[in-house]
Amino acid sequence: MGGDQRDRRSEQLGGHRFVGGAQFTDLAAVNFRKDVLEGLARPQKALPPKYFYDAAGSKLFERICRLREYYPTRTELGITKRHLRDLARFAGPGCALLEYGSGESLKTRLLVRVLRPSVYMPVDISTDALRGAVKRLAREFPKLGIVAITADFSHPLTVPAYRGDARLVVYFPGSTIGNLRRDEAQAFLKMTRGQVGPRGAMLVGVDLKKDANVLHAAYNDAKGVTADFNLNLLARINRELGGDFDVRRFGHYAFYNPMAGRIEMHLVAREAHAVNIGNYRFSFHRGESIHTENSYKYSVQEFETLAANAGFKPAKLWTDARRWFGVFGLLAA
Ligand code: AVI
Repeated sequence: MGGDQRDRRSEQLGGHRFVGGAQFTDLAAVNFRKDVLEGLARPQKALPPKYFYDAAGSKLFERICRLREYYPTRTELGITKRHLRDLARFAGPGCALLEYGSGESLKTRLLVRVLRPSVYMPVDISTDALRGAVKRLAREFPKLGIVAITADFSHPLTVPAYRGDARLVVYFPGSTIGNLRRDEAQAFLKMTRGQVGPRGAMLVGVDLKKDANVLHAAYNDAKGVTADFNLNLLARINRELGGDFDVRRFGHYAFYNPMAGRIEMHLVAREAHAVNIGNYRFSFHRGESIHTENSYKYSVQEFETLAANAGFKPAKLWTDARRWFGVFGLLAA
């Protein structure tokens, strides 16, 4: 593609489109472009993990959840099934349930079935993911009031006033909190505490610290699905921002960093080369990495301290026999 042609194409990509003399701006796409360009300009190149989940990435993530090595989904589901009545009792029947995540999971449907919330509010960055989840839930629970909210949960959210005086309970399963840095997780818990008010509560799924070899295997599966999930981020930049990443020139690299208590995922350049995104050019030397994800693992005490510092009382913990995963029940303190 010639330089000129590429420039015109990049005007249409990355969030701005000109149709019939008017400019159409898609803010989500604008933010994606901004975050990618900023992240790749840093000394340690980095891309935010929230951008893994386009249609292709969401499908790959569903496959990850079914992998033999990836224990968190299965373990959390087991805990939820075993303690369903107790979880529902903790949340309180008739509460307003706000879920961070699209709510497409089996766990959510099980909980909604037993809990019967007065209103269910799924929050997700992807309208498509929400649409799919809501369709399914509405079919299964025709009387359930559903208020779906497209939003990025890393920014403060004003909860719509649909809940009357029902107690607000925030449900945050899947250990997604582990993908936030500790200071971000702390801020997120504080924000949630503010949202739920003095009568509110939170149910949050957290992946716990364990043998590093178990963790290593979970993020380095034999079929290479996690590698494809990681590499899809580069393919997405090509598709949506007109990048020219040659995905074959990068390798998936994931390891447990015990000092930081987290899995780190990177994409490592196999050789020195340069990549163009619109008019921007990024050079890679051989072995240079793009840091794409952290997945923090907590001890029970570490997470309870984090919750307490955010103004929650850690009231309940449901876990599995191996204590690999925890569902924490937090009450407004
Ligand atoms: C969504 N999140 C909790 C997953 C995790 O385990 O951190 C994302 C993931 N990354 C690689 N495998 C799964």
